[in-house]
Amino acid sequence: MKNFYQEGPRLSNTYRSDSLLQNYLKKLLPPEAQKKALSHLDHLGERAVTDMLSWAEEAESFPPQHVPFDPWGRRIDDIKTSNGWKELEKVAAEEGIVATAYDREFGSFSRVYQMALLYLYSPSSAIFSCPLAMTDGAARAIELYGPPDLKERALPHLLSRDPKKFWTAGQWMTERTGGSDVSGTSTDALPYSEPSLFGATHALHGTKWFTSATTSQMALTLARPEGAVAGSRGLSLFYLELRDASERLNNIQIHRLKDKLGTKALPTAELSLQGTPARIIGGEGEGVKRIASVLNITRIYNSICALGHMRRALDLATDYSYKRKAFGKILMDHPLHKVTLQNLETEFRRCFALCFHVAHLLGQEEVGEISAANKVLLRALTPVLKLYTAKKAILISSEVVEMFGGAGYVEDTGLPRLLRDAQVFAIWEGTTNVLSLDMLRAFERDQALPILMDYFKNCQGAKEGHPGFMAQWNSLQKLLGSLSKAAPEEWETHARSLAFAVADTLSENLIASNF
Ligand code: UCC
Ligand code: FAD
Repeated sequence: MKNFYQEGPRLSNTYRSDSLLQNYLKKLLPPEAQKKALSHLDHLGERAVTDMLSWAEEAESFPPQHVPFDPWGRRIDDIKTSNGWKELEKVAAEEGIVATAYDREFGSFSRVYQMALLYLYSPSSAIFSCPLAMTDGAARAIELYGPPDLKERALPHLLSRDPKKFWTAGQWMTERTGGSDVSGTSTDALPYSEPSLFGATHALHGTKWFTSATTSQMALTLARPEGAVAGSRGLSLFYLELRDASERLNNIQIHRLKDKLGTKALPTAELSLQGTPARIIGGEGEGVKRIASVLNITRIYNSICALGHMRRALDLATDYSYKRKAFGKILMDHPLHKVTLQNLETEFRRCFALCFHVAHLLGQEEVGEISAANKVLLRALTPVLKLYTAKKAILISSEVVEMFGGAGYVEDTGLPRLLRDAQVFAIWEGTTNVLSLDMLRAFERDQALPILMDYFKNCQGAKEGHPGFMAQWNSLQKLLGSLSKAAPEEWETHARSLAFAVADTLSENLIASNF
């Protein structure tokens, strides 16, 4: 076959091709929510494979650039982003990717509807979903802890559907001393009494080592007010706006953009705050506790985006498996190839069940319709969900790249990006080990373990003796039994295995009960 050219994989409307999503939403959402949400998702599923996809390609091909000086030597620290990146921001505003959750038009189901939008948006967004995650997290923190005038100032922008009005937010926690452990944060907050558009109370001085979406209009960050104690208990949460009324940076100097393994379209900078006006949110010393409400939202975003990423990888691999021939038949007709793909679909299904279960709990919490037990479960399951889906996204991306053979390793197919971008899901917003320890923190401080055990004892999988559930439940109980009298260090050593066992047990129950 001298003139043979392989046909590449093709995507079609990602809502219509996703029967799992459709069936889940049709089962869960009340009729009035279905009426609005399903047609909206259908529309976004079409955009995800048409205009969005071409903008994402453009954004990936023209990564952001830092321009430190103007032609005459003035420091400007401009970050130039591509037209594609800007268009993807517009789509996010127009489609209400953040706003839908805060309309609360359908009570707790608004969060589910919004997460379904995010799930379709993210894989065609060149990771614009990252700034959106931080925007949503900031909106929630401001909603919960912001003074009324700050809410009035920021929320209409963060929740806007008008691209001209829409703001994104950054979340600046990591310093050179540490991202997991922020106790060494050396950004100082000194008293500030100049007039400011947003009621600045402090001026910040310090260096932030990773700041994604540096083109955002506002950020939430951690700093240490004068005289505060050392360690993380001395940190407070601050709101700042990056630019003043004439669009000049507010005493912020951008050092450089990071040269990263993936997330190439996303600007991630190192910067210093050189007397940047900022407003304290919450009380002094409450910084970590307050920023945790941002983290809990961004961690669920990370999970949904990881899920969307897995779906995209599997869609590409499935389509290709019907096109590529080897040894006289299409790949899908080879039993070993087929079962490999089926096993990945099973992993995906588990992640899907977990993601939307937790998203619905979040929705219930936000509208005040959550039981005390479920509130604790939401707290403990959020880190578990994040770490589990991140690892599965890496696994699935790696397998899918392999399913394309050599083509999977060649840049202009776009496939290597799947693997590069997947790796970040397990690093930012808390690494796997740090999140496993966060689960232990919730077990201990919020008494989540007995509540979780109670849930498993009484769940449908247990009542029906569902074999998949019983196998996971038995091994979780065995692990817990071996730890019953163990010292804290022993719990730490096994925290990761425990987190995976919890996720496997819960997902088996959700699948047994058809979610
Ligand atoms: O990476 C970042 C942005 C990336 C871009 C966004 C992408 C989003 C997805 C898009 C996908 C395409 S921003 C940086 C993220 N950084 C982290 O995730 C930090 C990881 N480290 C931790 O999670 C640590 O556990 C810390 C820093 C949160 C806490 O460590 P500490 O200093 O040891 O703090 P404590 O003492 O354990 O906790 C202080 C208080 C406690 O409450 P009280 O005082 O009542 O005892 C904790 O129970 O904070 C509470 N707390 C929490 N509460 C700590 N974590 C939580 C939590 N998750 N939820 C509720
Ligand atoms: P470390 O904290 O030094 O961790 C190194 C290793 O030690 C990890 O494997 C970790 O699991 C392990 N470890 C640490 N503590 C423990 C423990 N107690 N037990 C067991 N193991 C442990 N940060 C922001 O604040 N804002 C941003 O916008 C932002 N954007 C980012 C964008 C990208 C593309 C990336 C890659 C990172 C970004 N980050 C951002 C930083 C990110 O949140 C941190 O890199 C992450 O939290 C880890 O912190 P670290 O890099 O200091 O690693």
